[in-house]
Amino acid sequence: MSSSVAHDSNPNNLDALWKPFSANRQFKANPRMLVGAKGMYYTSHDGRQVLDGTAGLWCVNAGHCNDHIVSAVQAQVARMDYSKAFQMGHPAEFELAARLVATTPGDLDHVFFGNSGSEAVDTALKIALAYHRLRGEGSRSRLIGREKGYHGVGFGGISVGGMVNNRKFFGPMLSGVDHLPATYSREHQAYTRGEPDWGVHLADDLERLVGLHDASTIAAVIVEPVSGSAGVLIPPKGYLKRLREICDKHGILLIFDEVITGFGRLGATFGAEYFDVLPDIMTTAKGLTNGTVPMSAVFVRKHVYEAFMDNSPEGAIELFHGYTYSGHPLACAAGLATLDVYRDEGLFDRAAAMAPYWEDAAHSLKGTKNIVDIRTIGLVAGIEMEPRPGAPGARGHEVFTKCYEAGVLVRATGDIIAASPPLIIETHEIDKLFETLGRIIGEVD
Ligand code: PXG
Repeated sequence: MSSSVAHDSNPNNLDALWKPFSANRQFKANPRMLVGAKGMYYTSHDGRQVLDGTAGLWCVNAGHCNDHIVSAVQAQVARMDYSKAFQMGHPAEFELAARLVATTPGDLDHVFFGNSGSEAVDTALKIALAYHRLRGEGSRSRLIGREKGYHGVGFGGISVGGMVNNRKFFGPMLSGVDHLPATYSREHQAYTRGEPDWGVHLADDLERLVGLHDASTIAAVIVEPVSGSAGVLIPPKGYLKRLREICDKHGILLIFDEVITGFGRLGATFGAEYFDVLPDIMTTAKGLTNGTVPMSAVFVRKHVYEAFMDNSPEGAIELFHGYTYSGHPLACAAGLATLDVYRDEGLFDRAAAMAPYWEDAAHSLKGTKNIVDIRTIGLVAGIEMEPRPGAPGARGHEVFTKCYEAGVLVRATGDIIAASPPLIIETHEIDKLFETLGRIIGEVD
C-alpha cells in the first residue's frame, strides 16, 4: 500500500471537486480544461490555443503570465512567504498602498486590503456602517443596492446585490436593505454606444427611498459604475452624477464597486475617473494583481479614514475587521509588478485608444440572427440574444461552448455574451473574436 495520498487518488477523478457557479454534472460530462496561458491565449487540454476574450474573469488585464509579474511573485515567495497581518507589517504592503492611492481620483487616499471582491464589498459596507456610528449617527444602518447589481457572494454582497438566483436560495440575508431600480431599458437604449441618453431620472428613485425611510436611517448606496455580471449594463448619461448629488444632499455615503471597472477596463484607471464622479468608498480586486494572486483593495476618502482615527481612543484598534491574508506578501508583490506593467506598457491609454475599434467590431454584429441588443464601453461588450422559448440561458451556453471549441473564450450570462479581453489585445484578435462570435451566433438555433 502506498503511503502517499497522491498515489492513492485517481488524478482523472472529476467527482470530488464541486465547481463554483458551474453546471457541475454537465461540465464533468464534457470538461473544458485549461492547462497553460500566455499573453492573449490559453492552452486547452487538447493542445489548442484559445483566444481569451474575457481576461480570465475580467481580471487578467495585462495578459497572462506576464514575465515581470511572474518573476516578482517568484522572488517574493522565496524571500518571505507570509507575514503576520495584524499588528505587524511588511514593506511591500505599505509600498503598494502608497502607489495605489497615487493612482486614485480625489482624496481616496487610504486603502484596506482583502482577498476577493466579495470581501471588499463586505469591508466597504462595514466601514460605512461603522463610520456613521463613530460620528454619532448610529441610526444610519440601512444599505441601498440596486436591482441587477452584483457585489459578490458574501451575505453583505448578496443582500445589496440584485441578481435573483444569487439571492433566492439563501434566506432573509441582511435586514434593512432596499434597492434602486436597474438602469436598463431595451426599448429606450438598444444598440447605444457608451452611455445611453435615456434613464438619468432613474437616479431620482433614491429621493423616493429617502422619502420612504428617511435619510437619518440610510448609511450608504452601493452601485457598480457599469454592471458586469448582469450582462454589461451601462449607466445613463448623468446618472452617477445625480446619485452623487442626492447622496451629498442627505449625508449618505456613495460606494462604487469597481471590481470590474477598476484598473483600465474602461480605458481610464477607474470608473470614478471615467465618469468624473468621486465616491466616498471604492472597492477593487481582479485587475489589481492581474488575477495572479487573489487580492482586493477598498479605497476610502480622507474624511472616512479620519472619522475612524479621530473618534477612537488613543491606542485602540479603530476598525475591528481584517483577514489573515490582508496584504499577503505574494499578492503585494503581484500588485506592485502589475502596476509597473500597466504604467510601462501604458495599458489604460491603450485600452482607450483601442475602444473605438472594439466598439465598431462589436456593433458590426447587429442584424445577426437572434441578437436583440449590443452594448459597449471601453474594452467591454455585451451582446444580448433573444432567449430560446422555454429555455432561457440555453442559447447563451451553446454559443459559449461552440466559441470555445472554435478557439475563442467568451462569457455567457444567461443569453447575454460578455466580452472583456486583456487590454493588450490586437486588432486582428478583436476581428477574430467578433467574427467567430458572429458566425456561431448565426449558426446556433
Ligand atoms: N463586485 C463586482 C462588481 C464583481 O464583478 C465581485 C464584486 C466579487 O468578486 P469575487 O472576487 O469575490 O468573485 C465581482 C465579481 C461574471 C463574473 O459573471 C463576474 C465576477 C466574478 C465571476 C464572474 O462575468 N465578478
